[in-house]
Amino acid sequence: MAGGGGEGEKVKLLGVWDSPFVNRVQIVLNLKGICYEYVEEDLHNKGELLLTSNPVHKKVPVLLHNGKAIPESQVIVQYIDEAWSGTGPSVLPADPLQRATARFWAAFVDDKIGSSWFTILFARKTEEKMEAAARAISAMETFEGAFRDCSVAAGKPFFGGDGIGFVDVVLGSYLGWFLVIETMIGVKLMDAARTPELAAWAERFKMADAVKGVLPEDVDKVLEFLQTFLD
Ligand SMILES: N[C@@H](CCC(=O)N[C@@H](CS)C(=O)NCC(=O)O)C(=O)O
Repeated sequence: MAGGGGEGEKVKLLGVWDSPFVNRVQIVLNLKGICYEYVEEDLHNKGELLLTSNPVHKKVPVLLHNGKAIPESQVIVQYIDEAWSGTGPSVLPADPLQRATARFWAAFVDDKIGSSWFTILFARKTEEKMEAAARAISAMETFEGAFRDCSVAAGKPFFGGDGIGFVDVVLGSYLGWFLVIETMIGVKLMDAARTPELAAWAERFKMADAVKGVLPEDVDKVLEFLQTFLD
């Protein structure tokens, strides 16, 4: 067990393998080198531990740290960064203004891209899916500008600077799904022609050790699993 109070510490993550919200927590645990037990939840038949540890939303991810539950992926990532501040790289910058900027863009990603992702998956009408895809593309273009200003202009490869940070994990956790969406509706949400800096960033992100093996890669398997929530 690495850091954060040391020996005997228990870290458990309740998740679902293809969830971007779960995947971002896994990436941060990997980045910091924290050992944890992973529990795959059945969202069709939620376990007692999930229901009691996240009674408000009843959603994954939930992090259990020495038996105490922390729900909501962005909250969890920030909690990990603070609880294991002496272990591995920091995910949020130290400077308050840079922290605020990172939180702003992380919220932007889930508000604009995450909500479009959800609509593309679950809307019944193709028209609604296509409108959501257009909103995601527009958000991606805005985000390309932010990435240029915050990172590319300073010669940095990631939003977090030299290494993966908060905004990188929040956006990066959707990358596996972009290919799934392309297969579903024929639209590329991240396209090198429209957002070249983000497309290059995505390749760097996927190559990172902490990310390898975490994001879903088998499009058919994801589509098959998704179908169980649509039937
Ligand atoms: N805002 C939440 C979203 C979590 C979420 O939507 N989780 C989904 C899986 S991708 C879930 O548990 N859904 C179960 C349900 O809606 O009942 C977060 O960031 O953690």
